[in-house]
Amino acid sequence: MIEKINDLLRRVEEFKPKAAADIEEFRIKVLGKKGELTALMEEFKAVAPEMKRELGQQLNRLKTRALERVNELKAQAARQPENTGSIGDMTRPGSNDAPGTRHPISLVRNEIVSIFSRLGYTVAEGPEIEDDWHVFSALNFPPEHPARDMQDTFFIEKNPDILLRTHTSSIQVRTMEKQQPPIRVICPGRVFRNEAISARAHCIFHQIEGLYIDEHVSFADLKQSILYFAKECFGENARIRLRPSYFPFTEPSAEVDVSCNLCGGKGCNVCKGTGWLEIMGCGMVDPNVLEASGIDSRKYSGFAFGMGVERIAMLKFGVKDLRLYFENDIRFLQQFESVL
Ligand code: 2NL
Repeated sequence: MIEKINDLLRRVEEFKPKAAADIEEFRIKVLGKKGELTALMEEFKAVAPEMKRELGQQLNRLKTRALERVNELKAQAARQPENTGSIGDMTRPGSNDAPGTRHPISLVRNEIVSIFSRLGYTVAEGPEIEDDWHVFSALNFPPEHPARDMQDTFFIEKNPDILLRTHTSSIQVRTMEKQQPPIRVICPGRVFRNEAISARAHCIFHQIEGLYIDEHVSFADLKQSILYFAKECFGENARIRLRPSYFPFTEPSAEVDVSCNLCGGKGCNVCKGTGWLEIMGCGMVDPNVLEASGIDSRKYSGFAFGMGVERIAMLKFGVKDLRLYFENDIRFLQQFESVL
């Protein structure tokens, strides 16, 4: 009997199914009611008492191993669907894979880029890891400016300073260094600031900046370009107002407000009763900035502007918490493609 047990154990180990159906056939042949193992169990009843212990253990081992092997083979077969040469059951229901939607930040970025491309702007990109010159010095930031502080900027190396860009203006500096006017570029990208994450601030966010340089570019050109943008982005009824402001890289500088599209300017809780929403900063490029990049400031003038994509998206979609844009919860993400 011990030989029969060993022989069956060997066949269990060596069994190689050619098709998935062979496994079930093998299981019935070995473990089924009329199977070989059942027959051995029957034979075992007649075994001499002094042999029972040893043979019983061997039989149990065989049974456990046979069950294990059948389950192993079945799992393997389930992982590798059979190549039957045909396309299978054509009445089977199709798989219902959701196609996915574009991220709201991408949707808004694409829309802003598309609006400015209609005014003749082309897209420029640049590195996220930058040097001090392209982020600060070329943009007229004084050496002691607080933005250069470790508290505000992620530094990768000190002396010479290598850092994560804090605004996309560095792309425009690189454009001016490579190219003489006329220049008309729109620069979208990720920027990085050393800030605590909250509903209103994040250490990574997205900016779009624009730069227009040519002979005789005026503040009136700036104002009209931004009005066109506001109407395209927020609707034909949008109005804008400019408030005096300060940036190291522009003079004069202004903050741009758009009339609140929820209350039409009457005042509501989104615009905090003012009727106006801040959307961007802008100004005439400081002559120092033009000269630093090799552009003759007596011959050329220009304007620049910058906006936060998350902020525009919040205003368009009424999203109150910035963190939602970075958590990638699909219940949030699925809501936008159909809105725009
Ligand atoms: C804001 C304000 C601004 C610029 C960005 C710029 C770039 C160059 C030269 C001059 Cl190369 N200016 N960019 C100008 C004014 C405002 O951004 O609030 N951004 C979120």
